[in-house]
Amino acid sequence: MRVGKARGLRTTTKRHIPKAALIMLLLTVSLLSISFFTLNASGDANAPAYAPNRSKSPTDIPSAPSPADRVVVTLVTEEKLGQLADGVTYNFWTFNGTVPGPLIRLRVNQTVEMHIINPPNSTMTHSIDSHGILGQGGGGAYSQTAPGNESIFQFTAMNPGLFLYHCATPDIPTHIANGMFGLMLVEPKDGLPKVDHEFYITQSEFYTQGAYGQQGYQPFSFQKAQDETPDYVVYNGRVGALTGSGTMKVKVGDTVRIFFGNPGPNLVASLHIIGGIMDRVYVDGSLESPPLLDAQTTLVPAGGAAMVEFTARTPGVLTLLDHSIFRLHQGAVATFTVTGPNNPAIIASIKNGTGPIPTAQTVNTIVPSTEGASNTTSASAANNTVLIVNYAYSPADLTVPVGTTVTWVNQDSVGHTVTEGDPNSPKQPSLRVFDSSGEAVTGKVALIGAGQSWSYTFTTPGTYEYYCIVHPYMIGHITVGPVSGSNSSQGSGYGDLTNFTITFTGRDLVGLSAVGIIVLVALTLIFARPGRKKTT
Ligand SMILES: [Cu+2]
Repeated sequence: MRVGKARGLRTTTKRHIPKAALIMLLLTVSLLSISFFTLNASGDANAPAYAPNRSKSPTDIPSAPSPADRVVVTLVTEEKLGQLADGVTYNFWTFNGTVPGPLIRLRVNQTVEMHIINPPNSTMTHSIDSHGILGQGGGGAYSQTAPGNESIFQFTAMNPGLFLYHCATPDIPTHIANGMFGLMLVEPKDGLPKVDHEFYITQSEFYTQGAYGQQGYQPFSFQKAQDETPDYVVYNGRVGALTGSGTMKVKVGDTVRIFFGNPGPNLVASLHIIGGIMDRVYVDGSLESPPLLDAQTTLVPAGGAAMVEFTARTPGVLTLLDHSIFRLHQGAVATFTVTGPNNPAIIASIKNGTGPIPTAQTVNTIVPSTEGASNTTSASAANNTVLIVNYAYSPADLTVPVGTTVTWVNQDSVGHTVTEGDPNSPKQPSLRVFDSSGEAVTGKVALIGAGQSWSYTFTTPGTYEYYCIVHPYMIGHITVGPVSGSNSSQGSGYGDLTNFTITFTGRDLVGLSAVGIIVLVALTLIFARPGRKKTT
């Protein structure tokens, strides 16, 4: 299109348009083209269509069962597009539009009139099987509901406990894998003791045709599910649902209860809280058995649940994860942010050996720093080093002159990343100004391992926010100030443009070519046509 226009421009302007008008036209077209292509590059050339967050809030729980002897529960089986990770969309099958579905809170001996409504725009039949319902299929035989129909059945909650429910329509594993699950809590006769906070968390796997983090819409992969090789292991249906702005907030001294479910569909969860000890674990969701006391890690089988209680005793961040720990690279991480006074009787530093590190030379730079790093002798080692300690960047805010190579040294026992952007609205990997994970290149998130370091040279002034992909509550800033000296900021501009070019689409290239052709044609017209003025 643009090429055609350019040719048209040449034929119509060849002899009749004055030079000034031609230059104006040239400027206008160029500016338009450039703004078009800049928007495209910095915006979302490859971004997926917008999809809502389907993640169930962990605090969206009824506070107590209804006192009535008979209650009505309505579940709507909705097939809906949603976010599986930043920039990744997935067609979830849900109960009531969220993953997990609602926490159904009952008390023992209560009778439930269960309504299953399958909207007319569904593509298939859905149903419910609750592990807390006695009878054929846990209700599955009474609830198969075609699109545009409703099924109603009743049951009595005979046993107290924390039970998983899920869709029971063939292929059942596929319905579970796509998000159709939730928890049904049947409280014992005397109810549950009061606590300060209750949270509702499920761990499940998603199997997508693309690898972890691959952008855009990702269809379900039956083969990967059959092979039990998930791409995603997530809490509440989305990478990052319970970290960053989704962190679960409590105060020092608060008592916390977790209703934890593992619908699988394949993996067993090794539930662990870093920095916490589970005071009580109601293993297998059994609420009438005495709880397991003082547990570090508890197994939650696929198709199982556990009720876990602990007290937040020190301020900081508690990380809930599956201690089959590589799964945190697949999304299996959640955090509690605990605020309040330190408690030195429980833990206190006596000597902090974290820094400053001696010299930059002793640092093992695992990723080569970018070009332009050579002329950076001005900054001292201490001023251009950020330590990663206790799940935080130290210092969190660092100001350096243009041209400085900043080195992050990971002194934690776990891996982290240094990823430019705001964790609450992360950029596509290819648009990040800097990113230690290499995700834009490999499609996977590589970590700066324990004891390793990573460097980046800042050549453009500005303030850059960054975070850790696996612990998005870790946030830091680098402010790059202009400095007197020979470092030109032009080089950096090119560095950034190199990033942008990764996302150029064919359309961009056509646009670029068009600009080039316009410029060439215009120059030809201006300077190479018969010089009338010369002859005077
Ligand atoms: Cu279903």
